[in-house]
Amino acid sequence: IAAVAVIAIGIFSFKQVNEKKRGNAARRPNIVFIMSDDHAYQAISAYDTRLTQTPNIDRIAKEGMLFTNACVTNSICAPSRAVILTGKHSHLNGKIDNYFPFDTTNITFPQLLQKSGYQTAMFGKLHFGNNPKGFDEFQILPDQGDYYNPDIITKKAGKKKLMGYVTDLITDITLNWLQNERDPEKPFFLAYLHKAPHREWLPAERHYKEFISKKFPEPATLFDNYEGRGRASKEQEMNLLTHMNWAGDSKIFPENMDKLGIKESHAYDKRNYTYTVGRMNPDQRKTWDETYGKMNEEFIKNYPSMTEKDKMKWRYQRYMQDYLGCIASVDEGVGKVLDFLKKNNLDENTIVVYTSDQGFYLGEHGWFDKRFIFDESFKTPLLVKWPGVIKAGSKNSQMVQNLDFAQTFLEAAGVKSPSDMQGESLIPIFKGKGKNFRDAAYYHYYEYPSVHMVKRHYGIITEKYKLVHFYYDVDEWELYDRVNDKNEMKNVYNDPKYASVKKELHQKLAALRVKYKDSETLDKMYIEKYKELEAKGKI
Ligand code: SGN
Ligand code: CA
Repeated sequence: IAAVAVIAIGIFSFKQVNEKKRGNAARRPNIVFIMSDDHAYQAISAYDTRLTQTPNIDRIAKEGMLFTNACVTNSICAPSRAVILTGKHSHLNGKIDNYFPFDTTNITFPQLLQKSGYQTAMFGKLHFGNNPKGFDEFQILPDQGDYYNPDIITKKAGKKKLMGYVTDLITDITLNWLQNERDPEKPFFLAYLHKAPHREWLPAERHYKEFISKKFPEPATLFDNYEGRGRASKEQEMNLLTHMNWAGDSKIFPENMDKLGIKESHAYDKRNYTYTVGRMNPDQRKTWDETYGKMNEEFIKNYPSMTEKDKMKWRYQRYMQDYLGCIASVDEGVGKVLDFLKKNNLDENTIVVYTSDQGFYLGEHGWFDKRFIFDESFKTPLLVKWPGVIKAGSKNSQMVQNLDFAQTFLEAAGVKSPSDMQGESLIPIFKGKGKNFRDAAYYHYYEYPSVHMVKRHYGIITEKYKLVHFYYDVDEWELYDRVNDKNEMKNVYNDPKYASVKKELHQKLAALRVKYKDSETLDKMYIEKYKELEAKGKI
């Protein structure tokens, strides 16, 4: 009898421990991390209603918090993703630009979540050139990925070709995992990562048909002439008129370019380039050719009488039609995922984040692309909901960074962060208690000389000012007054009125470089390493 009793107690307490574990697991929040590629906050209606409507993305802010000063540490794709996953600045995680390989000996937060009992999955664009670690399941696009009929690398079955439109496909894969592969016993971390709205901006059929006839308001700085600013702003190659491709970007058919005598070095076969319309099947291509064919006809009629100014205006409209058309599918996909969570009673205990790998220029300063420390690419959208923790409809203006995600998610999951992570948990902010958050952000961009020719630079950003050092083939400092010059058109570095501000910021920047363990020695080392890659033909 005694033996039976002992066994019974044993079973009872074993069961209790197990239930307790499960109880804890059930209480730990799920995390749905949604990130798009190059999604400007100007193109999310929760931030700005002038360009487009994104009702589904906006739901996250309505039910949670809108961050109005979220920013990145290095405004470019793969480096931003590396900062997010490691919680370390680029100079420490080693992924300084799109060329350097991601060092997989870095510890990433999904690895730690997985170890602590989370089920982890990643779907969409990663852009590391190697597979993600710490994921029970992944399906990722190779490199940049294609808009139409893309290849996908799966954890289980290697590479395969999918048929359809990339944003819809990534959404379907994500919903399928939530529905059929999720382990209901475990909390989960899900990374749902869109390729859209990355260049060359190919919308889904339903959206290009809708957006091709729309007109959009121009930004105030579309015709910026960079007066008073340094060589970096003047020598970039991000201008809508002079650096966009007529064929690939604006979708002028090569035969029409010939007719009009439009020449450009690298655009001709762009229309059939792997990640443009060259991947479409005949049906997809037929509707595309018909819709864009009409636009081409109009263009042929108007082009001979267009001034340079007209051409700039035209290119801006063309750019916005396709860029915002891409975002329409992203918004629909986000809506489907949010609906799934709600329908399946998963929304109460789930943190949902919407962000981008960085901001993007939508014609401001005459530009497209990103890279610069200036606001449109330094800032990034961030909307977070977490029922019961974040008050619905709240707004926060602190300078939170993509550097902070790792520690935030680890804290939410009750996992201790490694001491060498460099961000701050956002949980106090979520709870409305983050008053004394970071007062200055550090930024460092490296990818030069390269596409778009944005010079290497680092800087400090405070609520009121921005001090920047451009280096490598220049040695120039710029200072901006963020309060009185919101569009960052006036470099006041040599204005005597700012002498004391300048001095203080120089000191603060030097202190930040020490705090984050960045240095001139590292700057030089990365230049040497870059040259080695260049010599090997890898750049
Ligand atoms: C491609 C694009 C660039 C873009 C980089 C990096 N040109 O080279 O415009 O800046 O990718 O983008 S394209 O004509 O080939 O599309 S990132 O998002 O991966 O950093
Ligand atoms: Ca990007």
